Amino acid sequence: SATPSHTDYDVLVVGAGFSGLYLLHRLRSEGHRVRVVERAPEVGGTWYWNRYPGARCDVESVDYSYSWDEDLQQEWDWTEKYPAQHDILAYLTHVADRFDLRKDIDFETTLTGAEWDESTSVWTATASDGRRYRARFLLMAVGCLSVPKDIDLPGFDAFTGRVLRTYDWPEGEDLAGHRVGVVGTGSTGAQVIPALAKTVADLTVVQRTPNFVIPTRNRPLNDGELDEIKADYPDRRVRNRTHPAGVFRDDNPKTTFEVDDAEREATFQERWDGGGINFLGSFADLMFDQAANDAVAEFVHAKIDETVDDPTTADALKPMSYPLGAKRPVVATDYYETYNRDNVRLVDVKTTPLDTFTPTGFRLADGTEYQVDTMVLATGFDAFTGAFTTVDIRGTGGRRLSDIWNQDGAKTHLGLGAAGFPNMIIVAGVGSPSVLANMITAIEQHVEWISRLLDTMRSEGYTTIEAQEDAQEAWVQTVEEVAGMTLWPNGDSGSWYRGANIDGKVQIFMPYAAGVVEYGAAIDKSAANGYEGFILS
Ligand code: NA7
Repeated sequence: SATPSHTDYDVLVVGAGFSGLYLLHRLRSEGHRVRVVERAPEVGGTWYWNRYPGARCDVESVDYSYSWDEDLQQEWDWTEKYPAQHDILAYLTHVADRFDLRKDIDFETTLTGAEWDESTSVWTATASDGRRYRARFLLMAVGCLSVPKDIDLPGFDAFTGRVLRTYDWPEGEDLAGHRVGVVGTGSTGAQVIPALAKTVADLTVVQRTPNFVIPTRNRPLNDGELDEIKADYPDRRVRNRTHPAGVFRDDNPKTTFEVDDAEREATFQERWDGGGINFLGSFADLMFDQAANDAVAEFVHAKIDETVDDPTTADALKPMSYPLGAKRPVVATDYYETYNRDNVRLVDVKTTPLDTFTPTGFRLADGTEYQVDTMVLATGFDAFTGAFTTVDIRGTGGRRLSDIWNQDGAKTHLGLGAAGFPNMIIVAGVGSPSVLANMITAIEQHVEWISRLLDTMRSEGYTTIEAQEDAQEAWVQTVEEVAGMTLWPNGDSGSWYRGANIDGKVQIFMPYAAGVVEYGAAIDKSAANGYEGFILS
């Protein structure tokens, strides 16, 4: 390695989820000295922490997995169409063992700070136990949804019962027999609510903004089916990379109103019956044309009316104030059906605001009281930025990343680097397709780009890379413009896509909505042109 010997490592990777594990495996095998720090006692990232009942991925198992080792993908047997949290965690622990990754990971090690030293071009990172790491590159593989939103519920401190949060759920806890309240009806809430409803005595769901909830239609994979997929795996992975969503969907090329009413209804119905995110591929213009989106919204509203017995509850469950897709579409099992259970009730706090929590429950503005002994909070994340702004990261001139991002919003060039923070590289975060695509496809794209970058820098004798300010501004504008072509910015969704779920957070559209194909072309073009938009020195 051309890196001077006064650094401990060439690369410090923060996080041992899907991103960090692949970075470690790949960069280590390419001769870099790599160390990984991980705050959990185990690999897995998101899939280690979010072990609440019902936790499941809405990308198919066979696609939500690494594509870089043919033997690995041939030997691993997924059992269901969509993987449960524990299936994904089992897969990642297998990967860690199979590729002997654990020896280079420091578990239960939380990064608290990282400082760039301009004179030596080295990052010095500090962990909560005081350990220090010196490395040429700081690779942030910290995930987009890894730091929870602070509790912002009125008078919550007054509540003296048990509080569980979905993002760090205690293993195996199903709250059997409890009187439970749940706050949050996003992707997490829509999974945990039906699962808990089956075990708890009584479930009160606090809803502020309803979501469009598409049925998952999860089912076991039979052997023959998995064999067929495995025989086709290399081609399947290639196909995944040719779809903007990083996972191949058989999207309907037709637009919503070029077909007659009967075909439109039949198309929605067929995709609804098939389940999952494929529903969004019903017509090509759903995310671009308001009238088209109104048509799909109307279809879902009708499904809610058909499914939910109580008309008041059905009405409250219908999203009316934003287009389908402007908030992340939710995929869940038996979500609407759950509201027909005798032990489940919906409390709509948009209509009647939540006044305050009490020692034994909560009270609405009209005086109605609800009694619960356990509160479950599925209230979301400080998306994209939380895992950065909660660490004391200081770049050139000692400038703090948290100051810059809290003030100006999170800006990156191509999602990979931030001006003023040389050699800090971000994996699948703000400014990249990340959450709008199969996360694993997005991650692999980044890891491969980083691998090529480090190889080029080593062979050509460069020690630093830094995003250029003007290129970064242009990319932020591109990301905003691309989002502006869709209906995503419309309505009052309060989406974490743009930081709107957190009071006072600077609003900037964070994921790159054009998807992994155009994105891959953009980052490859930069690399091919001598890392255009970055300064190498
Ligand atoms: P989300 O999608 O941010 O959902 C959080 C939910 O919690 C949402 O329904 C919020 O309502 C609700 N919430 C948050 N704060 C409050 C308060 N103060 N009062 C009432 N309701 C509140 O997070 P998830 O964990 O469900 O999903 C995150 C991603 O993880 C998901 O998209 C997948 O990519 C995986 P609001 O809409 O703000 O009115």
